[in-house]
Amino acid sequence: MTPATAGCPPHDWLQLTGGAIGVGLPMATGAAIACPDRSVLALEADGSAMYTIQALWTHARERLDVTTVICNNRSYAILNIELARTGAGAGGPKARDLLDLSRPDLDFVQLAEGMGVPAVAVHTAEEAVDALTRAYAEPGPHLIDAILA
Ligand SMILES: Cc1ncc(C[n+]2csc(CCOP(=O)(O)OP(=O)(O)O)c2C)c(N)n1
Ligand SMILES: [Mg+2]
Repeated sequence: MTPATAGCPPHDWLQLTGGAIGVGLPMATGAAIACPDRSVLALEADGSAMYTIQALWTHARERLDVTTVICNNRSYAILNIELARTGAGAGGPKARDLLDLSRPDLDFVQLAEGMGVPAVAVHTAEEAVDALTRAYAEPGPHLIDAILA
C-alpha cells in the first residue's frame, strides 16, 4: 500500500507490530476515538476481519468516522505461502480446503448492516472509487466489501 498511496494527501499509517491478525477494526476504533477530527480508512482482509468483526458495532454505536474496506478474496490467501514453505507443495485437497473461506461466502454487507453500519459491495475499481467518495462525504461509519477476483 505504501507506494500506491505515496501521492495521497498527508496521512498516517497504523499497523500491527507483530504477526497476530485481527487488530485492524479495533485499531480503527481507537484511531477514530483518539482523533475525532480526522477520518479513518481501515483496510482489512476478510479472514482477519472475522476475528474482531464485532468492532463494527462499536463503530456504529460511537458514530465513528471510519470507512472499512474489506479485501475479500474468500481465502486465508497468505497461508498458501506458509503451506508451500513446509515443503508439502500445493498440499492436498483437505489442506487447501482449510485456507478456503467460501462455502458459504461471507456477506460482509449483511454483517455490517446487521450491526448498524451502512455497507455496499463493489466489484471494480470504479465502483470502489464511487463508494469511497460517498463514504467520505457522509460522517459516521461505512463498510465497503471489495470483492476481489
Ligand atoms: C491471531 C492469529 N491467528 C492466526 C494467525 C495465522 N494466520 C496468519 S495469516 C492468516 C490468514 C489471513 O487471511 P486474510 O486475513 O483473509 O488475508 P489474505 O492473506 O487473504 O489477504 C492466519 C489465519 C495469526 N497470524 N494470528
Ligand atoms: Mg483473505
